[in-house]
Amino acid sequence: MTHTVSSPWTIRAILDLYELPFMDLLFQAQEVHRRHHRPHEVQLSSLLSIKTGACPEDCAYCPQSSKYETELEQEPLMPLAQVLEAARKAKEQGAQRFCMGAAWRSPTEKQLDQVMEMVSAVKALGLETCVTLGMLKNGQAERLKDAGLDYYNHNLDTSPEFYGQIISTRTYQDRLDTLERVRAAGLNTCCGGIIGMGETRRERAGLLAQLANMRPFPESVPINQLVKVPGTPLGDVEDLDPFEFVRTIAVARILMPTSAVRLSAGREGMDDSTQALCFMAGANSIFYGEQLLTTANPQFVADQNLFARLDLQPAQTALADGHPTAGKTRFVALTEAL
Ligand code: SAM
Ligand code: DTB
Ligand code: SF4
Repeated sequence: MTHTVSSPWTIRAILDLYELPFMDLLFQAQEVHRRHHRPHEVQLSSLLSIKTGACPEDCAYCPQSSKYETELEQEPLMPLAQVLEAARKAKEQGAQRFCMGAAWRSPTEKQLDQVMEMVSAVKALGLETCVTLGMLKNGQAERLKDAGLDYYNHNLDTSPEFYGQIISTRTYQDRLDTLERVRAAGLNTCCGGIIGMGETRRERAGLLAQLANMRPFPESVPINQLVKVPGTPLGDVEDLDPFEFVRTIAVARILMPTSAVRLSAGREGMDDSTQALCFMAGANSIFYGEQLLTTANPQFVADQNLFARLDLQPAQTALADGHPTAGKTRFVALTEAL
């Protein structure tokens, strides 16, 4: 292993990890995981799309882009009361963080005012807050921080080399600039990407190198498996071997030992055993709730059962102000078949 703490990760060193025998890679990832995290705890984030569809960007994976014909129903910005109802339900079910996503290229100041109101109100329920609103201009991250925002999600999505085949309406550098603004405002960074878009293993390693070489690296790293939506350019891309996805989680865990690595989109199409391997490989966060932004996610009860069968429990977390989140919940299996 050529990597030291002070030197950046090279693509070659990352590929060396990917190329380890599967069991050795999982073992190493689990060892790193146990050194830095409670091994039976998983952080739970719920998602809500607060503004859906009609997005001017052309991200080839996304059902919300106005460039593609999908079956999606467009929705304007959701009223505050409806957002709070969803947040309360998520909290009741045991969610710890509430993430609100808007299909914007970047928010206007007026839109930001409305989102800030939502952030403050969700935070007041005792939930951690996260938003993903697209690119931010100077000063906007600070305003969100002042409203009580804990995390800003902005993904790099893929490697710089593959990026041009996926998005043409904004550059990789645009994304890095927004991430810089998020960091400078003192917000926690949530940044990851999508696996299974037809990229090569080298390109997967390229994404992980970008993430792992950030200083500091993101506190939260969502690894999404592409949800193939008919009508998008990636609607019928070839399936990825599930073990390659597990390897990606394991490598992310080794490269970013202290981050939360989130097993993100794609769980609805994943069997329980593959999810268990992802947890073994060091995933310690999920999207929890029956809907991602516009596509399906496992039912609450299905995840509660899975956790009980795997002896996993929601992470113990506390907000910065000491307000406890739902970490006390312990899920109990609803089946007798154990
Ligand atoms: N419009 C904002 C932006 O793109 O920055 C925020 C919302 S956008 C839907 C958030 C992220 O969702 C994208 O960066 C992408 O990583 C993920 N995503 C979108 N469609 C997806 C799909 N079909 N499968 C997996 N992940 C997807
Ligand atoms: C992230 O990395 N994945 C989430 C969240 N951040 C915003 C979004 C997944 C979207 C999957 C497709 C959909 O439901 O529209
Ligand atoms: Fe728009 Fe975000 Fe979808 Fe891209 S990923 S089309 S920016 S909603």
